[in-house]
Amino acid sequence: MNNDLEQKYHFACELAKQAGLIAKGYQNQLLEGNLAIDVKGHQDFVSDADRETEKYIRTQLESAYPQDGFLGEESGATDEYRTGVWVVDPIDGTTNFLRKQSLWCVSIAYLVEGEPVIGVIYDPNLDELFHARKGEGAYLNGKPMEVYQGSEAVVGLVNLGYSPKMPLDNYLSTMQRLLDNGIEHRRHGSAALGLAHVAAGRFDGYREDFINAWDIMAGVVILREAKADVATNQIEGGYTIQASIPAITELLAG
Ligand code: 2AM
Ligand code: CA
Repeated sequence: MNNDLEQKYHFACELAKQAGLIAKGYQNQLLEGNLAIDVKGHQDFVSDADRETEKYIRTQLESAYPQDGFLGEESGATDEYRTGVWVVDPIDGTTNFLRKQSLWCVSIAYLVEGEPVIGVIYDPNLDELFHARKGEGAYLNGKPMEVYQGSEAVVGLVNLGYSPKMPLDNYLSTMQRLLDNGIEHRRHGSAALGLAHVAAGRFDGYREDFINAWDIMAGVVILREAKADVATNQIEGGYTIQASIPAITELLAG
């Protein structure tokens, strides 16, 4: 079983990189004005880039690991599986992607009995692969990552996400609490990349009060392995997530 997981980990790393290059190819087409965009809902868009990148990932996984299940943002879930389940966001930060910006990524997680054990996040714009396997540490392009373990946040910087599915007041009160304590915030619009960047020490925390499994599962493994504090709660239709260096965990939670 362990060997199997090791093989899946390597497979996921290569797959995320391939998928990232495919998505990047679509963004290049977009820059040339050749990509159709569909509206899924208010401020929610999808393009062939999302669908085709997910299709590529799904096909590769289904042919390599037919006994595994799959859950993807664009194509939904398989009904039955015998082993674990792959949870995939082909492009996290779709709005950034479609607005010709660079903060987006591919996110691939593997869960066994509901627990994420492999997490891979690839940013093709910077050629950065954030990767972790449970019990084996977290890495950025093969280099170990561990978050600051001290008790003081020297210059605090937190990444926030906002979903219209939660009261605006949740978001505003988090922002206020951070500002009152001298901590700055950003809202970059890709939860997966935001979480990876906490693991890499570029942010001290990430919080979002309504988020989907495919946005966060890879990040959860990476953050846990980077020794960040990670709290997720399953709520109706999704999750909450708070992840941070230990020094600001209480403050971020409120
Ligand atoms: P996406 O880019 O794949 O759509 C930004 O706060 C994060 O929230 C992104 O990871 C984004 O994923 C996700 N997101 C977008 N719309 C959302 C919604 N209506 N509810 C929850 N999360 C959403
Ligand atoms: Ca997403």
